[in-house]
Amino acid sequence: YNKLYFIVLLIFVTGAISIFGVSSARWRRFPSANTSFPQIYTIKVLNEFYHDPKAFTQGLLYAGNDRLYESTGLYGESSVRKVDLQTGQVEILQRMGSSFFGEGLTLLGNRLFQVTWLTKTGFIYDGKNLTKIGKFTHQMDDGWGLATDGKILYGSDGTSTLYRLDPKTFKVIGKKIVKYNDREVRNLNELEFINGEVWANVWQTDCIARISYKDGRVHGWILLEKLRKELIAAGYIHIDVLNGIAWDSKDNRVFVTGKLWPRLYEIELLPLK
Ligand code: DDQ
Ligand code: CA
Repeated sequence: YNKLYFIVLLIFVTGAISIFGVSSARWRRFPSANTSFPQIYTIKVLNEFYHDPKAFTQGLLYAGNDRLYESTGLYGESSVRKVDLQTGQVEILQRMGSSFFGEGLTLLGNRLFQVTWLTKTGFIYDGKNLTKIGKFTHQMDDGWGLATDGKILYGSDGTSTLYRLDPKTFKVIGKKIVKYNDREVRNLNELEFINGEVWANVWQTDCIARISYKDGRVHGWILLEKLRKELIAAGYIHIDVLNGIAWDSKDNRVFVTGKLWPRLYEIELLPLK
């Protein structure tokens, strides 16, 4: 009988261990083949450049030839500008007056498209001299970020929705709810289209989301808190949030800055594993 008891006990104990093992694995959400976890990246700063500390950056893009285009906000301070990357000096400044608050900016063909905060009004500028050549109305809830894949516009409005817009009619031709592991990611702000992905600043965070438009999923997070923290430690205590992503597709360079930041950075991503 002792032998039989021992075998029954052994079966019971191994069964309990395996049941507990499976359920605890589920409970802790251990990675499994059908769960995709986003890649997390920290950054390395490759180059630092001067950035106008009065520029409340709301839109940023690379124009080629070491030049950036930038849209700035705040009433009375809003502008569109062409900036020399190496010196940070503003080469062309187009002021917007005090009734509009500049937001997202993108270049399609040789025209710049810009949206504005709390109005559905957008403006079109000549990319050469920044003269205003048009005006449009869009159908997003608000105007926050703009980007382009070279064919159509991508827009954000501070919600979790990423829009595709027709650059001729400004009608919404598609939209996706952006999600990270099935949770909506709200406050999508400044945008950049990079190698088929949409990169987005998430307002009031030090993070950039790498979004795949086809399913709206965030498949990567870039953590940049050290940039803002180092500026504050260096005495720049009045800076606002990280905002502004620009992409040099020719030389594969990524630039980031923030609202009222005295620096603009060229960064490299370091995958955390
Ligand atoms: N947005 O960038 C999140 C779209 C808008 C930011 C608006 C910040 C308002 C600041 C107002 C300061 C007034 C002195
Ligand atoms: Ca951008």
